[in-house]
Amino acid sequence: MKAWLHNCAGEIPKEIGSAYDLACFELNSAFPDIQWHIRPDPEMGDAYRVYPENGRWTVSGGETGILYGAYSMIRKKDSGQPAPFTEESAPAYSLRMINCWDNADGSVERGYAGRSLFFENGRFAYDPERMRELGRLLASVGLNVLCINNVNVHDPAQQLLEDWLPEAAELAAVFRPFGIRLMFSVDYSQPMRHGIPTADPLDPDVRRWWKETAARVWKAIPDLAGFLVKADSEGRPGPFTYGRNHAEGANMLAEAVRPFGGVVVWRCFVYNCRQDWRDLETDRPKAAYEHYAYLDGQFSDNVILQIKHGPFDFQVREPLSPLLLGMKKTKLAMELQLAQEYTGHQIDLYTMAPMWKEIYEELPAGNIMSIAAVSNFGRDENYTGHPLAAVNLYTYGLFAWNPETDVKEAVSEWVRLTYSLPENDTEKLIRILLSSRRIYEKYTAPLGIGWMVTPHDHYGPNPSGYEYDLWGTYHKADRNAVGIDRTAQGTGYLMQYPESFRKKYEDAETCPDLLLLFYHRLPYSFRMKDGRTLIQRIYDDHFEGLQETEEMASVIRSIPFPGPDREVIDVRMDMQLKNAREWCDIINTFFHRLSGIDDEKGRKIYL
Ligand code: GCV
Repeated sequence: MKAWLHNCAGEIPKEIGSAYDLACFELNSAFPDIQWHIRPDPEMGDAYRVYPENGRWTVSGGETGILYGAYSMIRKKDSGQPAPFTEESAPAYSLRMINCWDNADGSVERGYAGRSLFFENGRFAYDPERMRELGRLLASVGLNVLCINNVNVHDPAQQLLEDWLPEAAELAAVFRPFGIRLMFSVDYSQPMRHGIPTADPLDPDVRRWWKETAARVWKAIPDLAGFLVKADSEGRPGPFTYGRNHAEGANMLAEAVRPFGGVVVWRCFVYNCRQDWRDLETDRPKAAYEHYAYLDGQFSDNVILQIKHGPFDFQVREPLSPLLLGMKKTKLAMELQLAQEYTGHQIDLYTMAPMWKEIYEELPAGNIMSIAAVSNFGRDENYTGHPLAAVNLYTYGLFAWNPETDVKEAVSEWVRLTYSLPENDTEKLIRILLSSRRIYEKYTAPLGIGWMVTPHDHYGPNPSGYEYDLWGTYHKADRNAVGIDRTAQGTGYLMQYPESFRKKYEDAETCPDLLLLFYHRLPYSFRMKDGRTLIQRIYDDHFEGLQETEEMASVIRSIPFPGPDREVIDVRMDMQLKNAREWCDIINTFFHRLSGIDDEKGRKIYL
């Protein structure tokens, strides 16, 4: 067994066909000395209760609830906590989703852990044993929906709704005992592959086609969770082509899937990706709110709008998307990204839980009803490319279950389950993982400005790589100043937020440092709260980020990781060191060449 479940019993017998049987198997294997009393209560769904009763340990819950209760106890036992124990728990969100950006040809968009686990050469190609292992990993942290194909639906992935349905149904059956339901990304223009000249959501033939298709799909997979849609985004087809808005577009699909209990998860990642850099009016972070907020209340109740946590695109630091605060009458899901697209490609260490904690601190309870994350796993032996990147998959499950999860406890639980290290090494590793995001943030783009990455690939520095490009991600650094004014006096982005948010960020003197250049355009001589100038803060952060990476590397080398992980971790740590050095030097040189201002501490900047 791989990743964090290596203490669990070996393979799961193929005969196991239900979550109930699986729960019994897991409990009896993990606790051979305990006689369990299992009390199913369908009303409880995913919730569970573990308690002593008449001298016996009882687990009650819905079928999946019992399974989650079993895994909770196993995780606690294997990470050194006393179990069984009394516990009562229910998930915060009903859909706890993983979105795989896997293509039918076997490649994975923004994948850093090998090829697809599901597809190869334009068809399904999976190892059932590995699927069961993956199902077990996901279920063990409470995840329950797996969208197996890329939101950019490339040919022939449309076949999932057509010729591939029987095979898709077989895969759904493999995941069913783990309480995991499949979801498919769909191509909005798919009716046009069938002789219908349009994909207009109000066209009767289009509506009929989707209804018939949904009937066929749910007949094959009755518990399919739903369809995931990227429409009118980055070249994908969508309702805009026909002069329809996104509510009209989504509601048409919602009507088609409604009879089968399906949902339409409709992504809000919509912006102008053909922007002219000379256009000083358009500000990309405003886009999602402008496209969706006015439609609040117009979406069917089986549509869920899936919104990226920040207004840009998974940068190291972004404010909370204003759209997550602005649609009180619509079902919302927040989208996170486990794949380290902008955060080090699963080469650099980057533990995400501290970032999620910050996001949740800004997000009022009850605003979202589901959660999704872009997957970080692939066909690599260790699933996540970098063995330590598995901490993000693990802790995502815990946060999806309970957003109030304690970051340190969650990370520590993962470390203890994954490695049997001496206690002081365990502590060292936990410390490194907890500090890794801040370190990465220090050596990359400064103070919330984002981007500055190598275009398209998104690994390594290129401060002006996107500056004169089409994607709307400009920093406008010149010899005096850097950043974009997004207050009422600038692009007005900040006005999309409620009053309390505006107050927090509108004044550069009081705006939190780490988002300063996201919200404000400031001269290099601007005095930060601690008295340093802006330029000095930029230099300091970069030198510190590099130094802390060097310290991290020496600690990592001293930790006795087991066999295969050792080699992978060392190779990637060396790559991260190189990357951090490159970032530090290029960013410092970039700003020095522009500003002509020396580092007060006289450190080496290449002029
Ligand atoms: C799946 C960014 C990524 C794309 C991704 C897109 C999205 O633009 O670079 O690879 O496409 O986000 O979330 O749809």
